[in-house]
Formats: sequence, structure tokens, C-alpha cells
Amino acid sequence: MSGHTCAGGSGCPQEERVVSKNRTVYLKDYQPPQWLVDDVYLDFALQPSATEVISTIRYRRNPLAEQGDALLLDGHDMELLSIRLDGELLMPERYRVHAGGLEIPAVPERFTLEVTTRIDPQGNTSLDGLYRSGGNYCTQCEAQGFRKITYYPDRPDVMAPFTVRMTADAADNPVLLSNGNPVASGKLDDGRHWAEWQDPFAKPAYLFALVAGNLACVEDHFVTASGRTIALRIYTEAHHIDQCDHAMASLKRAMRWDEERFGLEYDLDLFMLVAVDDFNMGAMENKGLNIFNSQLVFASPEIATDDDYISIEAVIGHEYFHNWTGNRVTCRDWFQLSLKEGLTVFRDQCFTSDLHSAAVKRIEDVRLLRALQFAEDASPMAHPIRPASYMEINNFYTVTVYEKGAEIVRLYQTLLGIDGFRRGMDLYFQRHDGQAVATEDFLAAMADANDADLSQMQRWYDQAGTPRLSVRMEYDSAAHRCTLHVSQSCPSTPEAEVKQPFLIPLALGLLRADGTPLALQLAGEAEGCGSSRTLLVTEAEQSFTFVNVPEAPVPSLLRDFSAPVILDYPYRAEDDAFLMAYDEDPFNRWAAAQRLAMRTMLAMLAGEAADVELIATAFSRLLADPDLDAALKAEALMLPSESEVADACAVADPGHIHEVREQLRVRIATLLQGELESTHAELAAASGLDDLAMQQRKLKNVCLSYLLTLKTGRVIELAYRCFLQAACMTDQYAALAGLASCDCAERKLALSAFEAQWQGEANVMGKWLAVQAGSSLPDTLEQVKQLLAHPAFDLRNPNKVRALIGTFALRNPALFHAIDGSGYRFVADQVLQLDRMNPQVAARMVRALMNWKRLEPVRSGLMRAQLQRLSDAGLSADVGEIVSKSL
Ligand code: B3K
Ligand code: ZN
Repeated sequence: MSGHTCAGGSGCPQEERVVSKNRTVYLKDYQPPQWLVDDVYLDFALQPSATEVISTIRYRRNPLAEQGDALLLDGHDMELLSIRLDGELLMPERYRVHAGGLEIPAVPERFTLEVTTRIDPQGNTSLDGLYRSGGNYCTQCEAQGFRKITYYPDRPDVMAPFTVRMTADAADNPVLLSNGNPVASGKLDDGRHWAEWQDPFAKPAYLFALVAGNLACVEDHFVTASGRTIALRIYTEAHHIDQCDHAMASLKRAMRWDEERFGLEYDLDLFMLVAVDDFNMGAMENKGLNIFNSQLVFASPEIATDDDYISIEAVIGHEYFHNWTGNRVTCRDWFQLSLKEGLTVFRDQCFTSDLHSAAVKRIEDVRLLRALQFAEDASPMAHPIRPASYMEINNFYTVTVYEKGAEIVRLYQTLLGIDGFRRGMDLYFQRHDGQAVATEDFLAAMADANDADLSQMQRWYDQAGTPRLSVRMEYDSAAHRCTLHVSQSCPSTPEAEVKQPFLIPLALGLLRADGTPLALQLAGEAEGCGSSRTLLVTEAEQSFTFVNVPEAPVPSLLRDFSAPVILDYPYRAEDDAFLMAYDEDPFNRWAAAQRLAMRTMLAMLAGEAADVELIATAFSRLLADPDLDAALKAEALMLPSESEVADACAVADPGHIHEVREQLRVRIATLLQGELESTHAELAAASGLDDLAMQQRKLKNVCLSYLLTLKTGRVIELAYRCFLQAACMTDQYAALAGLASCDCAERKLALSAFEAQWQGEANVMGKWLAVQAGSSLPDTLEQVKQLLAHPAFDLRNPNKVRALIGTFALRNPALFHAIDGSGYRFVADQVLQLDRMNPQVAARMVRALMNWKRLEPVRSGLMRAQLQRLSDAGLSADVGEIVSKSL
């Protein structure tokens, strides 16, 4: 019904028009909507278990669509009470209700449809559509939740202005909110009251929001560059109201930043943000009324870690930035999701990087991309940033669409420069404000604004998989020429066997033996220009020759991670140690450290001699480097994760990988104990929330985590002391997480003290669950099972599910992959239970079982058996898609 399958044109057989939950939807089948909407009027009579919704909608035929006079609307999980067409009550023979929607066979060119439905917010455990959280009403409509509220053409290219009226019990729901501006409100005699809201901007239904309940509010304001005063309000349950200052300050920083960097101003007079405890993801950019997972709002030094502070600022920025990239210019269909998400992630990355350390931000983003997105590219769910098909769209809110999508947006900036990128953005808004468009429109704006041919960029949208960039260097000592032979390839993925070459910007430098950079002069150029430059790789094989190169250099390749590829260069361990010490590009100093650590672990896995001294010496030199900031040192010291190591192995043995990584950490800690202890001690006093203090705490806690691998009484005592004396959650949590993997009395003491201190703070108790689920102690699964019954856990709350089950399944490979299959069985059990309540959250968890083909034979068989067991049970479309694609 959403046009992608069949727009319901006259040639369609009746059956095909019916939405089937288990059908594949294809990009190639896109058809413009048959009917356009002039305006929407919604009237909600809110009651916890029986809310009545009257939608009054004016439709008119889309002149650009096929002929045919049937109206097809999406809708399910509602009770249909009545339909009136231009005022006339329709008898059941005038329409058909299907599993996925409603069909009215003969409608005029223009008409008003009034539909009354009854829904059950209280019973809605999917947290999709209208539901209840903490006794309040809230909504989540992206991607297809609106169709659980009323019958509607629920697709992003149908845009309309909305007016919303709601009535509710006044005592329970003093606050009544929706998108846009409040226009009227009043009291009724029966203890109920009402409010009406109007959103003047035409929007797709996925941006609709409603909130009603007993909420407190903090208020502030922002004066825009053009001098308009915007009221800012954050709503939350009263006892959290004093934890919203950081969120409010972040919002104001985001508003200012978007004006300065992109010339984009907020467009309504009011911006509202509501924090709720039950939410399927991080937050939602509903027009004028962002709804947030409370985890990404509440902060004070006692309850939030430094990482939480940074994520809150980033996500507040992200949702705010969507007002232009997503809301004002939206997606034509859900295949274009990366158009708004990749772009908005890129924008939030720039925001964080402008406000804090750009190098650390880049490292963290690339760490995430390599650990999760490269793995997704190598999984049965691999898909291009613009997928060609899906069964359940909610399964495509992925690291590929978001984070790889952001990398592809970054490529434009790398190719066109900051100013060229801005010109492209300006043209994009100039052309498409108020429209629902496709990724091609973004590409065209970037190309046209810069008079550039960017046609090869299209391949990044259509081809999945992580390209491998192999570089070989040839040095001619007589001619002082250095040639880089570059070749690219990309493995087959479900959508294509053979891949066309990508456009890959390769940023690089060349270093002399004394560590100084060389001026880079390509053959044919009159003189050298700079010590860092970007080559454009466009072919499967290409060579680039530099002249005036007096000695064989060490190349520093893919600086700042200039493209989302796997780099292959025959670096020797000494080269990595050298680059760690001398590279001008901080990102590549980190990348060299990661490579060195990875090489060492792979050697240990293969039973070969590993040069741990070399890595320890390089780490020790980093620790002593006065020019390097503490956070960069911390990043370099953190070894690649177990899952990254697994990705680097043809066949993974997760138990062995865990052992080897821990062994390496112990050996490094043994060799550097003195330095780790002294660094830890020097930084002990770091306090405050400024960047310097945060960076220092990060390094201090990385040192502590190394020291704890030694498990001596002395380091355990140190960690316990840190726990007891911690002045902020960052330090308290780091000490607790470290102790959680040590079998000692202090572990128990710390866990119970933490529980006693924080039992009233749901989000902090999530951390308490997570440290236990992430523990490397052998009885972790038993503990996790017991915690399922703890009052702090609730299977209906996604944060708690992610903290306990998610941490175990996705962040504790050693225990999850227990050789007896107990981890797999446990996760499959939980998925089965969860799937009946909340398919979207269940579908996240089941991804842990996807990659059975990459495992050694025993685990592979055990994991596959659990997938089979799931497949034999009745599954939601969400979990069903992942299970069927994995098998
Ligand atoms: N756009 C939402 C994500 C909606 C997810 C729906 N399953 C949040 C964001 O990316 O900003
Ligand atoms: Zn987003």
C-alpha cells in the first residue's frame, strides 16, 4: 500500500494491493502517491485503554499518479468504529478492511474522509504508535507507527499540515502537547480538559507526535541570528527536573552551531523536548516536539559519565539538526533513509568535533564503524546505505545507513572542501525545501553547486560491502621517485556478486626516516605542495608517482580515515611503532597503534612468537609524550575489540580470542605497571566537566583497567578505593566495571553499595545491570539469569533489555559464545519472549545470532540450531526477516 509495492492503480489485481507484513518491498517499484492530503485534523479522546481518534482528512487526486478511483490507506492494530465520506456514513459494503489497511473502492476526485478508530495505548507494548510510559501518553511514529493511530497513506512523500486536538483527564494529564504551536485550550465539566495544536509546516505522518501526562518543565529561550526569540522547554517527570540543565545547554549550543556552520535557523516559535523512560531507540525528531529516551537527557556529574555527557549533547544536536535535514527536506520513501540519517549523523559528528577534540571524535567514530559496520557488511544483513529492498523497514535503521551513510556524506566534504560542501548544502535546501526527495537529489546538488562530476559517488549508495584498498610502494633510489600502486576490490554481498570501482579519496603523507614529513610533489607538477594531500582513486588499479623523494619513505596512508575502506599495506611492526611516534596525523598515530596491537594478537592466536616488548615500548613512549593529549593516549592504549579481532580471522574462535586479548593486556600491564600506576596517580585529582578533566579521567581509567588485569590484592584495593572515593559517575562506574570482572570480596561490596546508592535512579541501575552482564567471570550467565528477576529489570523496558540482555549478547563475546551453547540458548529464549511484546527490540537482540557461518564448527552448529529453533516458532516480521536471512 505504501506505493512501493503497488500504488493501487487500475492494473493491479485485488490481492496484490493488500499489504502483507511478510512481503519484500522493492525500491524499483516506487510509485508516486495516488492521493495527496490537503490537511489533517486529529481529535484524540485520551483514555489509557480505549482512546478514540477521529481523523478528518481532505484528500485530492495526485495529478502525477496513475488513474484509478480506489483509496488505499495503511492501518492495523485498531478497532474501526466508523467512516464518513463527505459527511455520509459508509456502510461496511462500501469498504474493505485488510490485515494491513483499508480500501474504499470508489471515491471522487476530492473529498473529506472522517474515520473514527479506537486504540489501546496501555496495552501497546511495542512502543510504536501511541503508548504509555510512566503513566503518561506518548507516541513514536517513525517509520510506520502512525498507521496504528488512524488509517492514512503512511509514507513520507505524503506531506500535510496537521491540527491536533486532544481531551484528557485534567488531574492525570495537566500537560497536553503536540507539534507546532498551541492555539486553544479549555476545561470541560467532567474533570477533563482539552488543547489544540497547529503545525503550519507540511510534514509526513512519521513526524507526528503527541504527549500527555503529568510532567514538569524547565524553560529557557534562544535568540536566533535574525533576532527571533524561541521558547525552549524540556518536559520530564518532576523528580528529574534538576537533571536537565546539560540538555538545555546542549540544545542552545546546537541551535547556535547550525546557524554558524550551515546558516540554518529554527523555524517555529517554540521548541519542546520530552524525556520518557520507555523508548525503542535514542530519540525522535518530531517537528517541534522531540521525544527522547530519558537516558539521553538526564545528567549530573553524580549520575552521568563523561561519555554520557558527550552523547547527550550529540543526540540533542542530532535531533535538532533533523529539523532541516529530515523535516524541512524529507525522504521520498524509506529506501532514502540515509539521505536524512547519514547526513544528520555527519552533522552531529561535525558539531561534536567543533566543540571538543576533533581527533578523538574521529577515532571514536571510526572505532565504532570498524567494530560494528564492517561486521554488518560481512553479515547476512549486509546492505548498501540505500538498500534496494526490505521486509521490515525498522530493521534498516542500521550502522550502515547511519554511520557508513555519514562517511559517504563526509566524502563530499573531503572531495569539495568545507566551502564546496556548504555550497552544495545551500543549493540542496534552495531546491528542495518542503519536498520529499531521494539521495540522487543530494548528489546532484553537491555536483551542480560545485560544477563537479560526482557521478561515480552513486556506487556508494548502490553497492554494499567494505572495499579493500591495497597499496604497494616502489622506491627508485636513483631517480628519487616513489610510486604507490593502488588497487581496490570489494567482496560480494547479497545484492551483488561483482562490484564496480568506488570513488575513494586517499589522504596521505610520506615520512622520512627521522620522522619529518616530505613535501609531496606528483610527477608532472612544478613543485611540491604540503606534506599531506588527497589522491583520487577511481579505478580498480592505479599508480601515483611522487618525485623529489630523497630516501625511501614510510607512507602514512588513509589519513583521518579519508574513506570507509579496509587498508592493506605491508607495514612492518617497526613501521607502526615509528608512525605511532611521528605521524603528524593524530588519527594515523592511533591507527598505527591499533594495527600493531592487532598484528600482535593475530600472531598470538596463530601460536607464533609475538613481540610484546615492541608494543609496550611504543605505549610507554606515547604515555611520556608531552605533546599528546590524555584522551589520544587513552584511545591509543585501548586494544581493538574482540569482535574486531574476530572479523580479522577467517574462522573465529571467540574463546581463544578473548584469552589472547586478555593475555596481551596482562603482559602490557606487567611491563608498564610502574608507568600505569604513576599516570593513574598523577591524574587522580582530575575534576570538573571541562574537556581537559574529561580527557584526564579517560586516560586514568584506561590505566586502571590495565592494572586490574593483574588482579593482585594491591590493584584491587586501588580500584575499590577509587570506587569509594569517586566524586563522579565516570570514576565510580569505571572502578565498578573493572571490579565486576575480578572474583574478589570488593566486587560484591562495590556492587551492593552501588545498588543501595542508586536504586531510585532507573538509568543508573541500567549501568549496574550492564557491568554484571559484561563481566568476564565464568558464572556471568547464571548471574544474568538471576538478574532477570531483580526489581531493577523489566523486560518491557528497552533500556533495561539493552543493559542486561544486550550487553551479554552483543558485548560479552567470551561468555555469549560459551562452548556449550548456553549463551546462544539463553539469547534465543529471551528473543522469543520479547518478540511477543516488542518486535523492534527483539530484532536488535537476535542479531547476536546472525553470524554463525563465521564461527568455528562447534559453535557454528550450536548457533545455527538456535536460529532454526526461532525460525520454527511464530515470529514477528522484524525478527523473522533477520532469522530467515541468516539461515
Ligand atoms: N529518526 C529516529 C529513528 C527512528 C527509528 C524508527 N525505528 C531517530 C534518529 O535517527 O534521529
Ligand atoms: Zn536521525
